Amino acid sequence: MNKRCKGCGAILQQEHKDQIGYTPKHDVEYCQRCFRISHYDDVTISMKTGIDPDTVLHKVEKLDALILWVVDLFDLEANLIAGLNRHLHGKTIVLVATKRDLLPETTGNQKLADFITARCREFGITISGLVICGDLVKHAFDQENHSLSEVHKAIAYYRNGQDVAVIGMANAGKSTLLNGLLKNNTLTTSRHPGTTLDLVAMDMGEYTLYDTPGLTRKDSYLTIADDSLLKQLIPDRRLKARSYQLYEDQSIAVAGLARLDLIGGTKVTCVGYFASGLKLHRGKASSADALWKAHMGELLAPALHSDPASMKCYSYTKGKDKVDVVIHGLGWFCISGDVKEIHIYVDQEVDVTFRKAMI
Ligand SMILES: Nc1nc2c(ncn2[C@@H]2O[C@H](COP(=O)(O)OP(=O)(O)OP(=O)(O)O)[C@@H](O)[C@H]2O)c(=O)[nH]1
Ligand SMILES: [Mg+2]
Repeated sequence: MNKRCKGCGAILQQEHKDQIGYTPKHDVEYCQRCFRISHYDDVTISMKTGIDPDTVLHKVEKLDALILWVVDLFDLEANLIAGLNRHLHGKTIVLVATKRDLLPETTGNQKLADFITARCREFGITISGLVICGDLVKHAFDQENHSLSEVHKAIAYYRNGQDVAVIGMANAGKSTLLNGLLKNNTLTTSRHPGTTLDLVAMDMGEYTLYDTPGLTRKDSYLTIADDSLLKQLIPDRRLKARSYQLYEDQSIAVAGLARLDLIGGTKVTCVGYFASGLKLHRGKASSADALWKAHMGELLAPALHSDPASMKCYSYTKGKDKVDVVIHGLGWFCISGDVKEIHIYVDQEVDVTFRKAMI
């Protein structure tokens, strides 16, 4: 039988240097790619768009397993999977919301749980249980990290004699969660979406625990960003609410990546939740076109392009309720008060969701 890499699940091979599973050495447990990610934070082969979500779901569907569906709380909208119950017919699904440590402490877990449950309902997804996790990078092995014991409890309660498989979007934190549950760092983790390449089966005594490759979304900044941009996009600490009181038509730039225009407003509060390294630049909506033309990629940096014409615009007519404008893979604005039109410009590839405010 072919030997698999313990970190990413790829079949180990010594023939093709530029293909997955390559290792120059005999009798090793990890492929060269996992070795380089773990030791040098270096991805030799990027797999961002290389894994077919249907193939992964098909393999998981064939398992007799409880599903732990890992959802990244920072990038919640891009992590929701429409038709999940149809893909995993008859399976019990427990949602594990992770990266709690990135969200404001003042937002209670119950409020978050209610929000996620409502969002799943709107997506037509049925889940049996929900656990909120966090701090799995720095404090996974700490006694006081209760999130992992909550996951163990959920597994014991819902498993019903089955195996357990972890699924979710690429970069959601699946392998990190499993390393926490296993209390070791066997599985390879990284900020690059597409780290795990095939199913990894781990013997837990009573059952088998499976890590799986993340499902790829094409409509997120995480998918199109290169390594240096990824470092800036992904928050490495708790998000700070960046708040603006606006009394006229204003525009807020998120570096050179997104532009929010608030039109027809008199008294508007706009709060941005983005990685701290991304500068927000506020100005008049009437001069925003000229600003972006002159400074995209310079004052407004980092940017993916230097021409604002390469961006697409989503529009939304706001009612009375607080609304979140969520930019997939980047963060979100929460807007309250009296504003008529919201315009949001993002990269052509990227999706935006308007939702009831989460926080
Ligand atoms: N802040 C924070 N970051 C986390 C947490 N868990 C995982 N991460 C980070 O999320 C990124 C992705 O983690 P992985 O465990 O590799 O994610 P994955 O879902 O296995 O990704 P793929 O294998 O690509 O599908 C890494 O940069 C982790 O450090 C958490 O609890 N808090
Ligand atoms: Mg993984």
